[in-house]
Amino acid sequence: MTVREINFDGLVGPSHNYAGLSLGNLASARNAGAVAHPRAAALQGIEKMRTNLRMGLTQGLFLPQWRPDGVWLSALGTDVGNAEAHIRAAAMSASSMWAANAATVSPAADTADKRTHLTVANLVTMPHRSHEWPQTLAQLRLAFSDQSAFAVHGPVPPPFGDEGAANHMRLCARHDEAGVEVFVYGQSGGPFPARQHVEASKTVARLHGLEPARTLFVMQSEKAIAAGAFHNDVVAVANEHVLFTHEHAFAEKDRFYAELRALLPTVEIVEVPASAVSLSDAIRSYIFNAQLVTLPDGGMALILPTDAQDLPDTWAWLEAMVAGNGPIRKLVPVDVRQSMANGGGPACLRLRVVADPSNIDPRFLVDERKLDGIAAIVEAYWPEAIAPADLADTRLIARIEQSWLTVVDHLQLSGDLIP
Ligand code: SUG
Repeated sequence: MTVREINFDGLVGPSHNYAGLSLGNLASARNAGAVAHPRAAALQGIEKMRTNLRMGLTQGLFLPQWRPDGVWLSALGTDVGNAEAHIRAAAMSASSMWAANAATVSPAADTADKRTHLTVANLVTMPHRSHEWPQTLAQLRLAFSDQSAFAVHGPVPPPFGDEGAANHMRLCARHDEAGVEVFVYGQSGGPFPARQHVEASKTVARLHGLEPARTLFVMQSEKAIAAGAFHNDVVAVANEHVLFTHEHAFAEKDRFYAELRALLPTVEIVEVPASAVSLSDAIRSYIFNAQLVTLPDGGMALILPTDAQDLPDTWAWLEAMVAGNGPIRKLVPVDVRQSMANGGGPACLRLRVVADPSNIDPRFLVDERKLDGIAAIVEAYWPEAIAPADLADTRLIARIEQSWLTVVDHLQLSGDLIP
């Protein structure tokens, strides 16, 4: 096997719901209180993974987390029956599905010890996400247990907020060659919190042993955060030598572009002007929250949400772009509307790891057959619908727990993951 990019998608958990927990994430606020459909959500995610496999890409999977998170509730001196509604909702959240926030990954080609380094994200800014990291870390330590190939780090200490790969881009000539790692952080965004702190980004870069001369720290524009770009991956995405970005993603874009061009002269920056797609349409359509991938035959494809087709002008701009002579040759729309309604597009749902698949625990890699088995469990166990008011229902909680146990057992991970 050879080193390649592997996308690990978070399987949407059986407790998926719309509790409106994420300040600054406009979709989460807009859909607060709506009825969610966990079964449909998980099946949409599985279909996205199948789309990737059919394009010849290598696909991995992270499991949902045990919910309600009794360990967290008990540390707060309560339990699911007695917790206040917002604490209960936080303990029940399926937000670990957004695997781009699981960790930051630096491939072996960039690191001092030539191992692939992963730092689990602490996600301290949002209460419902702040308790994800222990179970995420447990999965990372299993999937990447080969210490000759991987180093898995614990979370950056609070109060420095770290949201993982959603604020990290890597540009390189080819995935297996040394790259330029770009850490994007926020300072303020009007009424909304900046979720990635520069102190956390610098810590991750040091822990990963990155070469300082090939590591950039770039500030998000305040405008972008205020418009709803709670993570950089809502307004920019990179793959190999291509950066696809909105004009207003970064605070000092000219300086950033110049530094990038100096470090990687072959870089191609595809900038979408605000005159063609406003920041607000970029955030509604999530065209940047796309998986920009190199296909086995060499061209690049943009796997983006079908929601982008709802904005005719934006979609027309994209079609014109791929018809032109640029590096992005193909648009692949995928239906992830259940996740989108909580502000999670195709790119949020996956963590990219550049590595040799033969060094990874095979229980975390999938093919179509394995996905058939998982889809059958989702069909049989995942709740069909959840309204936020249902979260206290003991029968629903029992069903969520049973769903989780069944899929974990099916993937032969019960011995390792059951708390
Ligand atoms: O952290 N939504 C997630 C969406 C994460 C998207 N990830 C990336 N951009 N990479 C968040 O804001 C909503 C949960 C709720 O409201 O129930 C939520 O957590």
